[in-house]
Amino acid sequence: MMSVRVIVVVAVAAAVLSTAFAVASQSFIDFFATAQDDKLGKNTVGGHTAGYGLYETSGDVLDPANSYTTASEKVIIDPDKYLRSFNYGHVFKLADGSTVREFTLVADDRQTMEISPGVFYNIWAFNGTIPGPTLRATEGDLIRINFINNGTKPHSIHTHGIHKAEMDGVFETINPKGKFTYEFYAEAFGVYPYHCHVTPLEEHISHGLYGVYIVDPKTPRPEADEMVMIMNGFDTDFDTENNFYAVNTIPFYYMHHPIEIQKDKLVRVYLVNMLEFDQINNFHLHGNLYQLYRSGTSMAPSEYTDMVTMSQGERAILEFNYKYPGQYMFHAHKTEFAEKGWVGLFLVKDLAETQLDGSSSSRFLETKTISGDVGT
Ligand SMILES: [Cu+2]
Repeated sequence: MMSVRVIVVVAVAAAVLSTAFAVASQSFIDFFATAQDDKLGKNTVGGHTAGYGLYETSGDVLDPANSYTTASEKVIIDPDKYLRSFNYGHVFKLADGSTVREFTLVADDRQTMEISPGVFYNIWAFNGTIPGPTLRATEGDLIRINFINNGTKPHSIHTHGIHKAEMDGVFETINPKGKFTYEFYAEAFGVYPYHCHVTPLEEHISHGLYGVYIVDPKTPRPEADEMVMIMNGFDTDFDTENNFYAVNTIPFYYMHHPIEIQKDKLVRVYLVNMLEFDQINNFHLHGNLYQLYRSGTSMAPSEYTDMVTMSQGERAILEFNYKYPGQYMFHAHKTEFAEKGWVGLFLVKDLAETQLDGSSSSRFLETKTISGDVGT
C-alpha cells in the first residue's frame, strides 16, 4: 500500500514536471514565432530578385503540385513561368564602359512542398523557387551575385565557368544570416548550372539548391522561342534513390500543360541535368531531330539527333523546329524516369491555320483510339 509520504512526493513531482513542460512549450512557441518572423523577411538583410508566380493545384494524383506548409510559407513552383523566364539582373555601366549585372540570391532550407499527395518534402531553394531563377548575361559582363543565407544550415553558390578561386563558392561557406558577394566576368559563352557546394553535397543539391546560368555570345544566337529545362528529381523517402523525376520540378507537369510552340519556328532549349543519385539522364524528342550544342560553348552544332544522354552537371543547347502541327512527346529515354514523371508534350500550332478559321489546334489534344481491327 502506498504511504501518504509517497503520494505527496509523487504529487509534487507531477506539479514540477507540468510547470517545466509549460515553460518548455512557451519557449517552443517563441522559437517558432521568431522563425516565422524571419520567414516574413523581418530579419532578412537586403532584398531579392523577383521570382515567378505561384502555382497550386488540388493535389491530383498525376499532378502533385501543391506546395505549402502554412499560408505564410508558400513555395513558388511554376513550371510555365519558369520555362521562359530569364533574369538579366540589375544592369548598370562602370566608368570604363563595362556592363555590370547584379543579382541577389537568397537561400532558404525551411520550406516544405507536397511533391505527391500526402508526401511532404523539405525543399531547399534559392529565392523560394526550384529551380532558382535563370541568370543570364552576355560574355564579358561583370557578374555580381549578392548571396544571403536565410536558412538554418551553411550554404554557398558555386557557379560553373571561369573565375577566381575565392569566387568558386566551395571553401567559403556562408553561415545562417551570413552574406557574401560573388564577382566574376561572364566567360565563356555557354549554358551552366549554379548550385550550393556545401557538404554533404548530395543533400544540398537533391533538396533543390540549383539553377541555370546562361552566358550569351557577344554576337547573339538567332532569334528563337527560348526555354529552360532542368532535369531533376526528388528522393522523398531518403534512401538515396529518387521517387519522382521531372523537368522543372513538377512530375508530369508538361503532360497536363503542353508547351505551345509554333510550326516552323525555331525553338531553343537550354537543357541542364541536375539529377542527384542517378548515373545518367537523357532527353528524347518525338517526331523530330534537334541540333545539339554540347555545353552551348560553340556556335556550331556537334550532332543532329533526337536523343542526348548526360551525367549530373552536364548541359546543352537544343535547337529544332517542327514541320507538322500536332502534339509531340519529349521525355527521358530511361523509361523508369519517364514513368515517374519526366515526360512532357510540345503542342505545335500552325499559326496560319489558327488565324484563318479562328480556331486553335486544340483538336490535337484529343487522344484518338485507333481500332486494331483492320477487317472493317
Ligand atoms: Cu547548401
